[in-house]
Amino acid sequence: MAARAQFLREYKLVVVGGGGVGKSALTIQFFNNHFVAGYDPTIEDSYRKRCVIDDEVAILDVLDTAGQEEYRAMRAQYMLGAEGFLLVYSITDRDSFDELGTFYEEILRVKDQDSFPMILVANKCDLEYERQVSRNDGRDLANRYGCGFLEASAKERINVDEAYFGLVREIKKYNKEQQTGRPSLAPNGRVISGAYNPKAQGDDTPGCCAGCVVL
Ligand SMILES: Nc1nc2c(ncn2[C@@H]2O[C@H](COP(=O)(O)OP(=O)(O)OP(=O)(O)O)[C@@H](O)[C@H]2O)c(=O)[nH]1
Ligand SMILES: [Mg+2]
Repeated sequence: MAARAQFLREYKLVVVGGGGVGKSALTIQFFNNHFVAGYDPTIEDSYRKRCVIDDEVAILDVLDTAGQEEYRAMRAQYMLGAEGFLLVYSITDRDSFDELGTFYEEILRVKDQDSFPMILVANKCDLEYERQVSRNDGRDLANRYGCGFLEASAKERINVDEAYFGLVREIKKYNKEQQTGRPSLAPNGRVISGAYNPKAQGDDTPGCCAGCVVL
């Protein structure tokens, strides 16, 4: 009997943030379930896996990017193809928090949008005694960006799956808004790209569009 082709939605996520904040550690923890203790600066690495998110089977395609300043010229190219971004900083590094604004502005400029699916990830929350960025500062920035916020630890595997899956939910919500033309509104009436609620169920309609892949 011939095997039936299976259409799966593919989500293209990109992980951005300064050098050494833990983008690779989070991504490797998510895909391979282990913590990389050493630091080997990334140029660009890509990962794919099949996941079940809110009853939808989908392919997650994640691009782990370079935080180091010398690779800045590559940013616009990878931003173009992305459907959503994990903006990562380290709670132990104030500069990494302060520099996220440049990533945020470049994303909106490259995408030519006022908002875009994103999630703000405050990594290394296991290093509480080295904290330089308060949880409130993180939350305030996420509110300004109209995106979700999580404190995470690649080392302790805290909020790792939640960050990647949360971003997929933001993408689903954003795409639904684009289709219906009805944006989500924050309590203050402000238009948001989709506030993150880990318990919220996204649109669970299986994808069937240009983003689907055939297996
Ligand atoms: N304690 C602790 N260390 C972490 C955590 N995440 C990453 N690290 C460490 O921080 C260092 C840098 O992590 P990477 O994941 O390589 O950082 P990166 O953001 O990918 O850096 P670039 O590739 O240069 O942009 C490594 O030594 C990691 O082991 C974490 O959650 N907790
Ligand atoms: Mg890296």
